[in-house]
Formats: sequence, structure tokens, C-alpha cells
Amino acid sequence: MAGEPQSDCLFCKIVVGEVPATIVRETETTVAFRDINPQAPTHVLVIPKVHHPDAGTLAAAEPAVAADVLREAAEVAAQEKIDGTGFRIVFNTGTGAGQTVFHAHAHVLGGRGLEWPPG
Ligand code: DGP
Repeated sequence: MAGEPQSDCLFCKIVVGEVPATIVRETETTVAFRDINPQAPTHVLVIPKVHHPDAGTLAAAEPAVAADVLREAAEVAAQEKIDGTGFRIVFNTGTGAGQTVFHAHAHVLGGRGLEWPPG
């Protein structure tokens, strides 16, 4: 059922502590942890605790939680002190866009210059 934990989902396992992660922030509805393969000096993932496959399905089903993810992304940027120089929030959606984990997540990237358009 939408929103329910999925036994085969890596990020659901991080939510319950079954897979370890370097957690930098946690709220009632979200967890933020360092990406295992960082693409910038700061690269943190913010995920909802509920399972939805991508940002769009999360926002459609649980808009308040989607807003929590965005708010937390900004809080991570402030905590990591990348908010002054600028940072990027990315939601890869679909395999063609590079999505590899199908549990909604925001990448928060900063600490270096960021090119536009992205690759
Ligand atoms: P995406 O490609 O947009 O689906 O992003 C998935 C990200 O998840 C990718 O940047 C690497 C990260 N990742 C994959 N496995 C793990 C893991 O076990 N731990 C952590 N911390 N990050 C992971």
C-alpha cells in the first residue's frame, strides 16, 4: 500500500536503522543522511520516513510530508553552512534522469561551484 514500508527498499531500511547511515538530521517525518557516493563537499539526502517511489508521487499522496522534505533540505543547507554561497536541491525522477533508489529523496548539494545546465 502507498506509504507503507517496503521490505526490499534500501531507504526504508535506513529509516528503521537496519542499514547504517551517517544521519545529520531527523524529524518526525524525515531523515537526512550523507550520500555514500558524494558528488560535492556537502551531499546529503533528505527522505520521507513514509515510502513513495519519487517526489511527485510523494507530493500527490502526502503534500505536507513533501513540504517537510523541502524544509529539511533548507535546514541541512543552513546546518552545513552552504546556504550563503548557494546550494542545489535535486529530485532525480525516473531511470533516464539517474534515479537509482525508488524511495523519494532530495539531494542537497553544495560546497563547490555548480554548473548549469546539469549533466
Ligand atoms: P538517485 O540516483 O537520485 O536515486 O540517488 C540515490 C543516491 O543514494 C545515490 O546518490 C547514492 C545513494 N546511496 C545508494 N546506496 C546508499 C547507501 O547504502 N547509503 C547511503 N548513505 N547512500 C546510498
